[in-house]
Amino acid sequence: MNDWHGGELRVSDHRTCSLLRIYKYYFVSRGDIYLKIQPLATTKYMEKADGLLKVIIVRGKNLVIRDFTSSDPYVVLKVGNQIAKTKVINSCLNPVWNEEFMFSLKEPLGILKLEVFDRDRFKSDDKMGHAFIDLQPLVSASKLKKALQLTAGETKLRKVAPDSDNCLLASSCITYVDGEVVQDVCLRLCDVESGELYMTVKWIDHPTTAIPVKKS
Ligand SMILES: [Ca+2]
Repeated sequence: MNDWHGGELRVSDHRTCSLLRIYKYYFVSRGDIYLKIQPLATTKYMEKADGLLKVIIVRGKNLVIRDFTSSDPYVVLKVGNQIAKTKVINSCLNPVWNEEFMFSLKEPLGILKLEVFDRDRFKSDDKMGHAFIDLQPLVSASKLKKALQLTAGETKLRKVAPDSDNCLLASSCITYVDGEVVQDVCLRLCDVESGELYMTVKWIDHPTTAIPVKKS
């Protein structure tokens, strides 16, 4: 096992890797720490993957109307052959999801596709736009972090600029912070009149190749 930073604990052996959220811990006796934990993700046969992609869908802004006066939006995430969905937020054009997802991936990661839909009860869901993120800059920044042997503090690794080949609304910084390589992203939704998506992506290396975080 064993990589504990922030409020999360990574537990692994040669076949599996689990990411657990620590929501309470206390010391019972000298040398023993007791944890209350909640599983975030478990990946079987982790040796086949190069790491875990953590995606936090934060919020949407100025989403398009698909019902009479509003929409009931949710987001579908696709990376490789893995798919996940956020919850539906009823009657809201500026929804806040703050939902986390984990994907076990092998390099090259390719792109993360995002599609927004309006949930309808009596007909098929309406499209509210789509976008994507190229994940390779995140992995490249992770390799740079290793090369620089960063183990603590906060360091800006690279910046991705908006252009005609991506969906970025503004420049996106990739930063090493609290033991993780993190990219905050704001995306414009395509093939729709309006809509923006705000999210965070993180790349967590395979435990056998990760550099442990030093605790002061
Ligand atoms: Ca609806």
